[in-house]
Amino acid sequence: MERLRNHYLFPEISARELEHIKKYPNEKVIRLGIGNTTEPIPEVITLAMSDFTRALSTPEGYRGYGAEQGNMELRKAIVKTFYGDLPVKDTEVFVSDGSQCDISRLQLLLGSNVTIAVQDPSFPAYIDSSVIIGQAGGFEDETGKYQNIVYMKCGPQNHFFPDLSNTLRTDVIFFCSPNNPTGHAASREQLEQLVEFAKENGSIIVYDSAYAAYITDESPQSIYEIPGAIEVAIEISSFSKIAGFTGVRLGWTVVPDELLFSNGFPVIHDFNRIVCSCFNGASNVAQAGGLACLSPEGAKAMLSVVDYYKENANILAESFASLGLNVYGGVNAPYLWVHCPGLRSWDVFNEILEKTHIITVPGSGFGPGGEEFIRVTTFGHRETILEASTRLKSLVLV
Ligand code: PGU
Repeated sequence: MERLRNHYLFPEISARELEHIKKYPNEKVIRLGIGNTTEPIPEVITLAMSDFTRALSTPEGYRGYGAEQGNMELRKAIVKTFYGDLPVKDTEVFVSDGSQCDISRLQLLLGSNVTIAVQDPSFPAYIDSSVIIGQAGGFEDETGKYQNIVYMKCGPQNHFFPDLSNTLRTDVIFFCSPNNPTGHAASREQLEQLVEFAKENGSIIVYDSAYAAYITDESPQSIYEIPGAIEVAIEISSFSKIAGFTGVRLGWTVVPDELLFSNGFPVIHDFNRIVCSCFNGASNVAQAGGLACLSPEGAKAMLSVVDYYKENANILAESFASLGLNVYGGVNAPYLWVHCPGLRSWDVFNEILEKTHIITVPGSGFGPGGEEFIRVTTFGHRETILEASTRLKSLVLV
């Protein structure tokens, strides 16, 4: 715990927002920082949860502990909806209370004695949980890199995909696509290279597809679209950003039977043990909601909310582009990744906040590779996004 460099990024940003509000009590702050969903959950989904909840008050509808791995009906629906013809079985799906929690449970499974690689920049929970479990050594240099962690630089210069021929072997590779924060969805060819690299090195890929529903081009939505991936990859995913379940809490992890430790022991057996000993299963109310999300009516309703956020992305991308800045992301993910050449990302964060009262996220919070960038969430009510767009258009960054 002592090795953790900073406060966790998002609470740190909230603290800065509070300071700002104290300084400007009459200004309306717009939050384009943490990737928190804002639009109501479609009623077809919440009604299913409320029906389930009401039934808990009846002798027939009451349910206690369920299967630790999740409701089988939901596991089947996840396979059908997200994996279709891919070689993923319902028994390989573990329903969870969100992918952030699964990241830590996977770290518990992997233990302190492994080496990891992460995209740089990437979602900070991979590194933080790695430091907490004891995988990382002290800091490597002034940019704040940890020893024992391999940072795979991903920026515009390499099409947001690491140069694997120059990447050191690690036991585990955390890989997020579409990536948070850059918004880049890895292409089929890039993922084929990644799977090949993991095979050659005997590494396990932990593939985070939390934003797969935002993919609009032909990029794969699951690592299992790549032949051979079931032998090297675990996939974690979530209902948070597709169904607005950031508060309800529901996600899943796929651990294929074919994924083995180097001694031939199936990883799924150990993950099952972790889930049974350290978790006990997701809330049955949330799972009832998840099942409704995957009904034809629920799926249609939740995807229309995704489309709404995508339109927000177009509006904001246009505003940043009008400032002459290079804007990445937004097409396959609910984040824009805005390049501010020559400027430090915390300075840009402060300047945008001072001049427009808009909260963003400094890119360096996602790793040294995020310096000179800011991340902008496209979750927000339309009127807020339009207001942000108006304020941004008159911004002059110095
Ligand atoms: N994986 C990725 C890539 C994420 O960006 C997030 C959330 C999660 C997993 C966690 O999802 P849950 O299923 O809801 O647990 N990222 C948000 C929230 C950050 C936070 O840690 O509070 C973001 O703004 O990056």
